[in-house]
Amino acid sequence: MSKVLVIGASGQIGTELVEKLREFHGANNVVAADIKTAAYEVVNGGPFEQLDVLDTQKLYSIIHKYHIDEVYLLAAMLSAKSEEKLLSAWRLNMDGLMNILEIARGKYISKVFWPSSIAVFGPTTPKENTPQHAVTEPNTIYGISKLAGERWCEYYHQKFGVDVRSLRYPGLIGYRSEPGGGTTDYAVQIFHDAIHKGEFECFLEPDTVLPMMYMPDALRATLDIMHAPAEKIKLRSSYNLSAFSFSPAQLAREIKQHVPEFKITYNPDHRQKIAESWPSSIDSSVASQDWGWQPQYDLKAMTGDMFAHLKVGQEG
Ligand code: AKB
Repeated sequence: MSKVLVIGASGQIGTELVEKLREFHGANNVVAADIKTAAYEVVNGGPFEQLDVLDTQKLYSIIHKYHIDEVYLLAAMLSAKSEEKLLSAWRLNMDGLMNILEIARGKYISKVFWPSSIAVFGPTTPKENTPQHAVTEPNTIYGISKLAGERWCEYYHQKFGVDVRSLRYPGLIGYRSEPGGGTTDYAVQIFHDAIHKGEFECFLEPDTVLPMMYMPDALRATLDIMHAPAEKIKLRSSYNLSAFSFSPAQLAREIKQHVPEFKITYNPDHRQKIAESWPSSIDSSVASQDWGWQPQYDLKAMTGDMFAHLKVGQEG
């Protein structure tokens, strides 16, 4: 059984991925790590280490201590926050990846998962059904770091045979933990505000359509690509991944089905420009062909499931 290290285990994806990986590999075979503490289940459901991914020595010592062979590197600064902290974003997003790729090149670990994003695309990319191979001229520092990361991943695979696998996540929506510092974050916060306040002020304009995905689909995609036979992973940069797209106004209409008195107002800020630079829908047919990607949730199913879980949480 593989020994796995998840770096960034307290984040939006990490919190849920650790649990899924522990079900699959066994609790003691999945080490959760983060610079800060994580959810109770993550810290207490198996080994947990405090780790800054830029601390190379500690990284090596954890990999050695637990005989790690697979790393999921989720620690990153997202799009909106990266625009405020250019150099720290670049350092975390790039040096963190380079540390892991170097460890894999040295054969201390055998497999790496690293998330890319729809942010690799920019204003010159075709907006609708953006193909796998499209113009990538991002104008955010987050997008630039993800694009550079994709090139490094492919380079390390081609030159050194590193088994690195990656997905270009769209905006992710889940009920277990909140994202931080992203442009698609509104699509999570809106649910919490709908339940607790009956209203939400959106930082994007009503008709800004972005590609989105419900967390169970994102987790399944991550495990599927990591568990697929190596010969099926033909792209070692990163795969387009998609489920559905919506605008704040469309999401608000769907939320009203569950909270009829719900009100949304709009007060667009600097994140509007970031959102406008991204595609509104993504073609993930290459992922479907290569390793069988198929989403299960659409907007309606996702909204229903979010409310089912958040309302139970509120009662409990
Ligand atoms: C963000 O909004 O920054 C992220 C992303 C699309 O990668 N959710």
